[in-house]
Amino acid sequence: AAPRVNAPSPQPVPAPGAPPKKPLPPLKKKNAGKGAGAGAAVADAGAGAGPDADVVGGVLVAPRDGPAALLDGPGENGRPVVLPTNMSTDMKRLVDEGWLKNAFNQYASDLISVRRKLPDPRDAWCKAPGRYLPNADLPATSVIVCFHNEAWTVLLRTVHSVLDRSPPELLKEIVLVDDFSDMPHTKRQLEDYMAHYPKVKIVRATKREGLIRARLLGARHATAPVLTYLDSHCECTTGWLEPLLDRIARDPHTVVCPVIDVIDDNTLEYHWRDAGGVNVGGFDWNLQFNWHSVPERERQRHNNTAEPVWSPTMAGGLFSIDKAFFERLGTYDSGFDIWGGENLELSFKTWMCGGTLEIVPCSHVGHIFRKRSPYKWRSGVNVLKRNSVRLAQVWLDDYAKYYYQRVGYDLGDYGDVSARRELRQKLGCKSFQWYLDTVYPELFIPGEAVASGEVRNLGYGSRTCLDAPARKKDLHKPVGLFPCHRQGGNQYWMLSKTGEIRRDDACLDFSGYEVILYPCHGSKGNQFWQYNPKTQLIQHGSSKKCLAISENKQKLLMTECDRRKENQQWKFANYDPS
Ligand code: UD2
Ligand code: MN
Repeated sequence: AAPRVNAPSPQPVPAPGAPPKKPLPPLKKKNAGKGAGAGAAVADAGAGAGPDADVVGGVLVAPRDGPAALLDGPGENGRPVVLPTNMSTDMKRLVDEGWLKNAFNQYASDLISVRRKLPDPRDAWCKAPGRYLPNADLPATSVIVCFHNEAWTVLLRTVHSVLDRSPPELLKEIVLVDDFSDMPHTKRQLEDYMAHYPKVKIVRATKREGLIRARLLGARHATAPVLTYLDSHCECTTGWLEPLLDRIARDPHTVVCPVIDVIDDNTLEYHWRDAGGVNVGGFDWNLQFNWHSVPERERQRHNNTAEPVWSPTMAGGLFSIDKAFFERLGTYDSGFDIWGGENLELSFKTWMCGGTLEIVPCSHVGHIFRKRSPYKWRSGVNVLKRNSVRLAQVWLDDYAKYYYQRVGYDLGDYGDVSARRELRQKLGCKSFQWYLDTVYPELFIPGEAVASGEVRNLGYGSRTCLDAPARKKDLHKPVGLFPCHRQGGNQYWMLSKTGEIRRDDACLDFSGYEVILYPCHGSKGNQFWQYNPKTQLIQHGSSKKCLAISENKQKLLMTECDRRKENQQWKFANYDPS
């Protein structure tokens, strides 16, 4: 499965009650209730509804904002929709189907107006008079939304949020690119619906292109000077567009991203972060995108947290770019298939070829972050790896090797990249070294490590390696063992000069119980390991114990150091302390 660009999601508020038979029509106004409920609109026929709750057309509304909010339907103002726990089997089947097809709660979405209101998440700084160039001086944009089998109400909500919250003079058109969907609603139904909205153009791919070529197809139909890309499960908030276009008007080499707020995949609640909580994009040597807080050196460039911040990379789905600049950069590598890597390609070349990449805290767009990919990928090819190898081949110079180590140097067939290399040559772009030094100095470079690769134990046949996934969600779990496979991946570790055993931002950490992965903190302590290449012991700094494996080769142990014991001896790949 694909790694996802995830953001933390909150806990849903459970509510009791019996379910309605089918998705309900939009609500009519109704007063009642004392309000101050669970902060959720609850689909419920009333059973179990307490005195604080209000049942409207079979739907129970329990808003947190008091009686005034009862004038609105489920999910209004970005509130969560919580389905009852004791659903009928019919309803449960519909809910499950929705999850299966979309990897989010489509049933909940279907209860919410496709034109629901959202809170205004902007900082006061953003609303100061004269903050942006007047609309007359801003370029218009084409908003391009690519989709493959998107849920109907989610797709419509994306489109309506753009139509409703963009100044008409700045929105030239919305280009909906259907990447060969086969859901019934993506056919005539979509055409008929959009016939009422003359700004919406529908473009259909004649075969499955993947999101990268679908975006290129959209660009060919766009007529405005600025392109704005959005995923097909987004909601734009008030004033989202002007701050983006303002940056491009001032300098067309600026590529801009809104703050991506989280629309909960289960309740569709809209969560926004204030300007102080804005993150910037980075990546790791697996060429995975990740989020970081704004680094200190960047904070110091600003007087206010709502000012646009430089970001080493973008998440990929939501951004605006001057069309001519995009074309000059050679748009995307059209050899990229389905999903992944294009965000780093565009990020690297924006910086390396004369542009800047910013996150604009005054612009907020929500996105449904999913935990898995709901649609079909290609069979028989590792699409993401192929895209990443193309990316590394063209843009990473000598640093490509750090990615190759991670995939065990097995590059597979990645096609022809000569045209992309020529493009880089022709544009006279800077080196990746320059990019790392100037734009992303925080990134840990494996070359600065004392050792990198597998960490092999010499006990019980010398076939056991340290093994653990190190994604965010795997942190705090014990580090495991597995037969050595020499393919990098979960067995790729680095020993840093400062005595960390790490992969990306995850460090081996021992606080007296089990050896776990923990975010690297850089202050030694429980993350300090001393490797002695002579004895081959790995001794833990604060506990003075040594890392060992159990006789069944299943478990890591921390024991009294004994250099005679093979199960305490380890071999680091590529050990070079110089
Ligand atoms: C993130 C980006 C996404 C893209 C991806 C890396 C955000 C919020 N999202 O993944 O835009 O950059 O990383 O490639 O930054 N789609 C197609 N055809 C396909 C597959 C997908 O049109 O074959 C559409 C899909 O319907 C959606 C968009 O492309 O609108 C992005 O796909 P996703 O939502 O599955 O990707 P996401 O958000 O996990
Ligand atoms: Mn998405």
